[in-house]
Amino acid sequence: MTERTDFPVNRGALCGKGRTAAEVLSPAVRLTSPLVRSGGRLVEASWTEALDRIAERLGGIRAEYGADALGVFGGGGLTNEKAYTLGKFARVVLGTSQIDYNGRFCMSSAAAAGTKAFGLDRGLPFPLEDIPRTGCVILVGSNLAETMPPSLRFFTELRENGGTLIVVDPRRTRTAEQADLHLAPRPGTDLALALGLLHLVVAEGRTDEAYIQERTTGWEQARAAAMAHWPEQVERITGVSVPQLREAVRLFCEPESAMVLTARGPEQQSKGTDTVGAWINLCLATGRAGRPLSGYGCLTGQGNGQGGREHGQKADQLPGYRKLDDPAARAHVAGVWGVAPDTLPAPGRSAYELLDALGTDIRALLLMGSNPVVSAPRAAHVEERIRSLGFLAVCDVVMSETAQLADVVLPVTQWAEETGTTTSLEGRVLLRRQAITPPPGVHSDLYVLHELAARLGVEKGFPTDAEEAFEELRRASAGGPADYSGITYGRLAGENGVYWPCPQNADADPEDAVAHPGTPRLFLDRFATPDGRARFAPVTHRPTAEEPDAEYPLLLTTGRVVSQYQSGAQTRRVAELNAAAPGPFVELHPRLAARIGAAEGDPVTVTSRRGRATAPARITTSIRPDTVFMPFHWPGEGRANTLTNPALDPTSRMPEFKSCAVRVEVVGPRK
Ligand SMILES: Nc1nc2c(c(=O)[nH]1)N[C@H]1C(S)=C(S)[C@@H](COP(=O)(O)OP(=O)(O)OC[C@H]3O[C@@H](n4cnc5c(=O)[nH]c(N)nc54)[C@H](O)[C@@H]3O)O[C@H]1N2
Ligand SMILES: Nc1nc2c(c(=O)[nH]1)N[C@H]1C(S)=C(S)[C@@H](COP(=O)(O)OP(=O)(O)OC[C@H]3O[C@@H](n4cnc5c(=O)[nH]c(N)nc54)[C@H](O)[C@@H]3O)O[C@H]1N2
Ligand SMILES: [Mo]
Repeated sequence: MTERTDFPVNRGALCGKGRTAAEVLSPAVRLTSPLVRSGGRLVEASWTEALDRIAERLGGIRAEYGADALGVFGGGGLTNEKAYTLGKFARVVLGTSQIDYNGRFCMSSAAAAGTKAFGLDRGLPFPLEDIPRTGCVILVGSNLAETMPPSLRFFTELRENGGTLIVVDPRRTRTAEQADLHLAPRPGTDLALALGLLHLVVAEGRTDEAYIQERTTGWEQARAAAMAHWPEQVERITGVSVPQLREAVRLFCEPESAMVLTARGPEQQSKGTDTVGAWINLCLATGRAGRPLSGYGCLTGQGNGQGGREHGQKADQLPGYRKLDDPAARAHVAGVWGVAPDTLPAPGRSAYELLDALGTDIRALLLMGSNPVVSAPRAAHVEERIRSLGFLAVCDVVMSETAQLADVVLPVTQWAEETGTTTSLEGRVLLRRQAITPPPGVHSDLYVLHELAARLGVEKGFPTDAEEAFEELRRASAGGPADYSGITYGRLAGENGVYWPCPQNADADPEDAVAHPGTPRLFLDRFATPDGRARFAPVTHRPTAEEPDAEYPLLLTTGRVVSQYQSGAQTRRVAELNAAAPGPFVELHPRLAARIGAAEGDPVTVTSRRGRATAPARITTSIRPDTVFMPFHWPGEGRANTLTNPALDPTSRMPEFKSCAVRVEVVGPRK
């Protein structure tokens, strides 16, 4: 693989996972033949046999139980073309409403809050390159030094330019170590923290009244809600001291411009939408949104975390970020798909709710681009639900823990072996051309959907060619919030990406110089709401779904390490990465370790109301004494998600990965 030094997102730098990604391509560690379950075992089969089996079982179950007995689960790692085609496949070929994807576990709370406040959800409303030139960034619950290492340089440059960095994280992470100010709240209390900061902004007279008047609505209610959160009370809830709160307000408000960026810390909570809303309120009250070098952004995670959430693999969504329950959107997309609008199903269930329904009213599942046995909350239960399915088909590159439970496994191509577009967290659409030939026996996800559609009676509209799929996506997205209609492969080949929205001028050839230039910076004139104003969220603090008690006195939070990726399905197969991060661990503070009698490396058991997990203790002063941390990359007895709480945010349906009540004990007799 070559590193492109001129490329602005990462400026040529690749992190460890990027550099070693080529290793995953080795046939020794990946699937190269379809597998079909026979006599309880997965055995090699031809593509024809495997595809026939899937079509026959999906068709049979649908005939017996109806289309909604078929579930589809996608992933934010899929290209735009695949995510689009998967959503269309579910609605048009299967006719099911039961489709959702792993992005629901990722940034859905930020997406919901962004849509409420601004009328549009794009990770960053500005290019990453703006970050070094702003005055202050508050980074809430992001450990980007480990999770987006190439982007760390934007923050280093920010500080070199005289800007300041505030990091909000219960742990003193590698990212927090770079900060001018580190606030370490108790997990699940960011909502109170943001409200406390807003209270001080008002009390210290730091609001931007002209901006509030001109560009927002709902301030009175939001202001009243914030004023009810006194700094001393916020200190008690969060553990962040009043002087630290005041210092944060000073750093954020003094410069001309400032940004708030959130990641999974505040979002993966059962109140994630309100929490992000509170951080957006802080931006709005101080006039720091929709202005140059200022704004709120969400640091989106997966390979195509942005594009994957725009084109219809989400339960309530149609391509172009349209809503499935909007009659005009249904009519438009049905027109592009050549079906009657009333044949499109209603919105379905969210990811966890869908997984929870497996084996009951959902009897078959087609899975593409996720490994929920490791990554879903309350994973032992989800695993049991998956095992109870009448039929499971999995498309994957490797034999994931979920693929092991399948009735049919299809080996698919991965990124360097296929052409397709992805959309960066900045809303920049990028084209990646196929660079290498896939091993024999491997086909693309688009081929799988094409073949299954044909077997289920739909001959047209499921191309195997990515550009052809993109051409249809352009038309389907035209006029929607995420409008790609002015973007073509031809343009993308010549440009360093094009930012959506990029509508097609009615009479312009999109390859022309007069074509729409794309939109690197959003909201500078108006927000995407009907009245053009941003909306404050009238939110108040509430506790996590599961607060500690006598039986489960500690909080568990979860996250990532630099050398493993997600459910680890791919990275656990790479020797260099395993050497760096060989297995799960439990981070605990020395005081807590002393109390339970644990020494460094001792196996400790973490127990929640959902189950127990065991992993070696890693003792560190970088974590709060009332909190333990586990990365979630591993299956088996160290699986963090055995413990996590599937309590859902009422709006985004995001599960509470970032806090649940646990107890921690050393394994064996107490020392
Ligand atoms: N190496 C690596 N990189 C990755 C990934 C990976 O698996 N491995 N995954 C990719 C994906 S899909 C994503 S979504 C991103 C995620 O990127 P991040 O959001 O940076 O990742 P996390 O480690 O899940 O969470 C970030 C931080 O949130 C903190 N946190 C925990 N609870 C709370 C809380 O209540 N409040 C606050 N403020 N912080 C809290 C954790 O201590 C952690 O340091 O990373 C992407 N990049
Ligand atoms: N406790 C806890 N749990 C979490 C989180 C957390 O912070 N804490 N974070 C959540 C978040 S943010 C996310 S994004 C999820 C991620 O967790 P998962 O949804 O499990 O994501 P991956 O591990 O990336 O799984 C992707 C699977 O798809 C395969 N794959 C990769 N590319 C392709 C492709 O192009 N086509 C097909 N068919 N397959 C492909 C990979 O080999 C892998 O098996 O985990 C969530 N779970
Ligand atoms: Mo994610």
